[in-house]
Amino acid sequence: MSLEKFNIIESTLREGEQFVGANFTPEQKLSIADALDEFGVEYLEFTSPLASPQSRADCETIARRGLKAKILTHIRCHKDDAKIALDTGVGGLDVVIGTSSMLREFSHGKSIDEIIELASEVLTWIRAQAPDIELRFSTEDSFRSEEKDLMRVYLAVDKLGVVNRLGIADTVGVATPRRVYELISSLRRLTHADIEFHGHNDTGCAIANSFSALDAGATHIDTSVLGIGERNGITPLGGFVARMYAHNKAATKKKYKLKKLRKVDQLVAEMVGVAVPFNNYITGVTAFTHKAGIHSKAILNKPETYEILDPQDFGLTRYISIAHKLTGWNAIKDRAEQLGLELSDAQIKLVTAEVKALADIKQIDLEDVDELLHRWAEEADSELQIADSISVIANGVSSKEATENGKQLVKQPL
Ligand code: HCA
Ligand code: CU
Repeated sequence: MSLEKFNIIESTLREGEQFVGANFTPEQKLSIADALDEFGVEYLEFTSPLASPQSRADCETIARRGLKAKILTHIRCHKDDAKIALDTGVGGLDVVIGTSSMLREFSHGKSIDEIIELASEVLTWIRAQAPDIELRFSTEDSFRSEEKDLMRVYLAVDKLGVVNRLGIADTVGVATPRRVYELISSLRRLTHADIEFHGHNDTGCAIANSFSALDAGATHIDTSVLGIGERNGITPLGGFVARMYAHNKAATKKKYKLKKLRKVDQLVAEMVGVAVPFNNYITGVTAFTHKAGIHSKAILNKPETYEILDPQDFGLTRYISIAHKLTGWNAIKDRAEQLGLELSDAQIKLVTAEVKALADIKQIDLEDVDELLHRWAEEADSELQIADSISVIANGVSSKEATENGKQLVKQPL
């Protein structure tokens, strides 16, 4: 159910600001917010107005911008923080407090009973001030908290009837999909409010954990562009969208403007001074690159054979790499057609053999392949060329290399 109907809480402008390379100016925040709003995320989470005077001004500006996405800000479980946050005019407050024994001992020093008392007081007060605001209560480091402590806190808060959402946070990236499923299923059974999941990616489970959270009944998932956040960050927007697209392509295409993703990833990468990783979900340079001859042949016949994501849906194109020893003649033939060259299948197979022989002895690129194809196409006397090439391949050396070595093994001009 939640897998078909979920919300993205985009936290590039809160969790993402905690990334070491991020130091967004007010203008940069607006362009990120606009790009994400265009993409279609349902919520934008902003850094607490308590963080700095400019952070407070940024909350006020964005609250007045009239975006489709609902604007949230993230605060500690304090009445003073809540008052300032409400004054900024945002549409919702994300309230958080640590419940793990480590955070209780080394951070705020409160017992579970004290946490319940404080949360009840602060949340009830916020609701009384702002009956229409969207209110979320979350526990930090939920997965290293005692489950009985956690459930006591959530049950008490849910019973107040003042929050829209309960949040579960995998603050240190320790959770696995099964653990997430179990914890969120229990919460789903015991409470009534919506459920949000916030997952860090220290051990590479953030996307899978988010999917599992939805599967278990969560309704809201926190993301950031490229996953930026504390340490190595949280669930990346693009990766999460790729996962949801693979689950339900039509619904995901309808919900978000997928063609805007590339711009969003590039915009944020540039602002925080990193490159989009080569293997990034959807927008990495190799995300739609095919190499092995067997793959290339099938891809050319029917892309779905080796692609779960259709690059066109994201405004991108696939690329078939052909200049290497794993190449196949179908891919070389496709390249010849792209170049408008007329070669028979037999000739293409010989070109392919020559490409492989050449790649065995040196690093080659597309220009080398194109040169070979052009040379073959230009040859009027194809019989002579076939015979010569067979002798070249038998010698394990390409005609080009042979000439470079001064050994005149072939008669054709290069
Ligand atoms: C942090 C806090 C947080 C909060 C998540 C939430 C986390 O460590 O900076 O509000 O649900 O990861 O616990 O980002
Ligand atoms: Cu976090």
